[in-house]
Amino acid sequence: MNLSPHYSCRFFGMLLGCLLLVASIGCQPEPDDQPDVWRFAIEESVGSVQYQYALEFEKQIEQQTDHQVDVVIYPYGTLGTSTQITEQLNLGIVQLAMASPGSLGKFIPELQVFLLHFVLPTRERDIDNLLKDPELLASLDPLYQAKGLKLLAMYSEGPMAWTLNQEVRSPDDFRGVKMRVMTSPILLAAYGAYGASPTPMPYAEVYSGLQLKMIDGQVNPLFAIERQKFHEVTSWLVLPGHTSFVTSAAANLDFYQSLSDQRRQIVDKTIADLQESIFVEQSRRHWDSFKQIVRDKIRRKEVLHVLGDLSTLRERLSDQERRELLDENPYIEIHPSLTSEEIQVFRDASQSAVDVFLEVGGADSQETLDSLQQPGSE
Ligand code: 6CS
Repeated sequence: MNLSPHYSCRFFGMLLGCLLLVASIGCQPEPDDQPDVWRFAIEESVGSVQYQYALEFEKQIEQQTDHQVDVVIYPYGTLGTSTQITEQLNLGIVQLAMASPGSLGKFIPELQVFLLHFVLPTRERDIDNLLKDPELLASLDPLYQAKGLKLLAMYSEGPMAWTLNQEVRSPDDFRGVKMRVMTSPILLAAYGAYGASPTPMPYAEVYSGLQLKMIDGQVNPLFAIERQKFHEVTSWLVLPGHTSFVTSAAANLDFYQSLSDQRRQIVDKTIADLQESIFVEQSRRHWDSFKQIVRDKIRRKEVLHVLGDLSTLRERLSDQERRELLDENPYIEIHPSLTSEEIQVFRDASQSAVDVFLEVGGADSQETLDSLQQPGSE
């Protein structure tokens, strides 16, 4: 089944996918003494939050099935773009994959609600509570199933930051800035409303895009900025506090439904356990990645301009780290955070992306949006 009429096949990723399909057909049925192979494709590279999730999944599943299952992780770049990974999951070429709303939203428009700004709670714990809510998952799962996928879990990978080569405090500052975004129309609408020129581009091309000045900025959580080294090719790091990066873990539906009861229980239990461990992991990485970014800048003797509230970081640092990274570091310039008035301007502008979502997010789009804006969360 083709997921989308817009699906464009990149030769390399598809070739690898086809080879895997041929290999998996050629290997059926597995000899009795061979483990079953479950392929798990992720949208991020080795060392990322998704990689950590997949590694833990691999460990748990292999242990609990007495190594009758062999989980093989395919990091980003080995099977193609995020869109291609989703296509391969749909076809059953891979059994498991990460699928972020930024790309899966093209196929399941309702998911784009997670891309709206100033909609998710601001505290990561509140986001986690929202994303593991059984009611929310039960309402999304049929949308995945209609595309031949089974939704396993949703989780946050941390607050999003902008990296660019200039200060941005207002839509005026954004004018003419080519801001790389994932492929969703909601992101195009949001960054368009902020005055920028939103430019969709695959993740793997962002570093060279920044280096070659094809784009001027990009948006991602701090761990991704550090892992992908986007800070090497940009000098400003802005923490606008507008949203966090949400992703989902999914299985091929036929694969999931064909599991024995025992194996399905093992998968479900592993996924449930991972919710907390990945929450702890991504929270830890947020400020650790910031520290690494600052250290890289010191090593490279390049100035990092930071626009954002670093009070939480300050509390976590030892006296020595505070001096080394912030107070006595000639390679960092900390600028005042966006004021509440400045944030309000972005908040108002982001309303036009909400309007786009209400048009494209399916018959129940208003309800979907309301379900994220629960009372009690900030
Ligand atoms: O910006 C992106 O395209 C990617 N960002 C993250 C943090 N994960 C996967 C996604 O493809």
